[in-house]
Amino acid sequence: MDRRRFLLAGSAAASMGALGLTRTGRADATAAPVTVGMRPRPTPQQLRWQRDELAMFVHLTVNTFTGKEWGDGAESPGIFNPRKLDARQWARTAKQAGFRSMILTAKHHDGFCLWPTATTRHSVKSSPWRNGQGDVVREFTDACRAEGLGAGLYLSPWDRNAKVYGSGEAYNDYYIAQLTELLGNYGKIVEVWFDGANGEGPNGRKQAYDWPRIHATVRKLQPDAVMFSDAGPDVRWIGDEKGVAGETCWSSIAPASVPYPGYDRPWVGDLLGHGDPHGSAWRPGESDVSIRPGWFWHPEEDDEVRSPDALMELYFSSVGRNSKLLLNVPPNRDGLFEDTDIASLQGFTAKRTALLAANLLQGASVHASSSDIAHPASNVLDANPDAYWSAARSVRNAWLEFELPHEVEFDTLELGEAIALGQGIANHRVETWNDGAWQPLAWGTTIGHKKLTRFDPVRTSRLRMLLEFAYDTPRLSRVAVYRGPDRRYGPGHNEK
Ligand code: FUL
Repeated sequence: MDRRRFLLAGSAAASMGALGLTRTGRADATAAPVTVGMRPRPTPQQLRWQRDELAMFVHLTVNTFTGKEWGDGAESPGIFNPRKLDARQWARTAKQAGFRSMILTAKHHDGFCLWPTATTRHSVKSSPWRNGQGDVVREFTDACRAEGLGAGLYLSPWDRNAKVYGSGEAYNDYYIAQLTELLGNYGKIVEVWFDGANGEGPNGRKQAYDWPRIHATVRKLQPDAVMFSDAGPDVRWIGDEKGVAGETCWSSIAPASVPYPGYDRPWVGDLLGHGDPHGSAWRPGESDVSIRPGWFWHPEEDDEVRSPDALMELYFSSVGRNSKLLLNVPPNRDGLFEDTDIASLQGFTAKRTALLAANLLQGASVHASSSDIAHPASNVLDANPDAYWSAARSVRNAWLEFELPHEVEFDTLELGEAIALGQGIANHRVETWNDGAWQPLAWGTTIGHKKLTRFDPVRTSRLRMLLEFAYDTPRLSRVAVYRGPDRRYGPGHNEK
């Protein structure tokens, strides 16, 4: 369900983007560095972000109590009372399910602040929860740290409560003051989430956000945090809210193609889903989706929680396509995750870990068309993502062959590119040796951090992979095959 709206229309915005300028006309000096003459590579922060693979979104605000998805800003803080709120329960659930970070909606579009901000009375301070003494952001960040998870925050730019919204600089000052509280008072924050949804303020006025100032504030206060929006600068929206990345998915993109957050155009979803092999910015895609139909908890959706099989599907269509899965699990009116949601997450984790438990290629001898002496082909069987095989420099196609002492049966293939050095492989083909000839098994395009492909079970002792075209020297950090304990989680679609 994509509820994003148009903020700016017309050619003025488009030409500003083409010039690399933002809406305020200032160049954004804080965007991730663009490398000239070299293919883009991730920063250490972007690499860490992607290797985490799974993050959990937590949507909580007055909507949890009104049943709405978008509050209008007129809600009384008096309705906010998640009496049994236990952020440790959220963090424990996430940790046990293999998630590495969580992102909380510190303020959604309704403008209600989950922390006792000095910027407005429209916050937990005016609510009956913990007698107005509570701070959800504090409990959330403490809980993340106690469980060893990264803490991230969502601060909606669109604010339907703030009187100054739509006024230009006054709202920018208000927003920066909120950001400064959140990024200055709660320890290390790993991700800051800028939602693209935008609407008019009082009197139909729209807000011109000062993105350069917003980005600079994040860089100054949390230099290690990544910033999300449809326009990055560090990680990009995948273009839908279904958890589905493009089957072809590049982590690079041309920055001018989505010049500012909220740049909603009919073609943008596709562009964000696929990325661009010629793009100059490394800006990998994040797939945000909810475990329930809505982002907030609604009692009538208790029996519409995604099943473990459905969550496996999401894993394949996001993490398995070089994206990161940001799965939303909304607390109920008590401030707790529901048992149904927890059970689904546990089932998902059991299925995922059972499937990926053993690489059946372990023990194979590996041969390559060419290798860099420091990066031998056997490195692809090593689970360490920093150990990789590299073809000889300057080649743009290559093959790898695996020979096992015995036959194995498998139905899932995992590939990983050595993305610390960028992403370059544009297509790959996999074949097995059966009945005295090489038989086609799977064909695909990009690989990136992780590419998962499913097919009907196949038995063989020899497998080869043809990397038919790459924009850079082909480098792989991982090749694995698995046999799923059951096939119930997927349609078993074949990408041949
Ligand atoms: C959207 C918002 O409008 C939804 O309410 C939700 O927060 C989702 C993650 O982003 O743009």
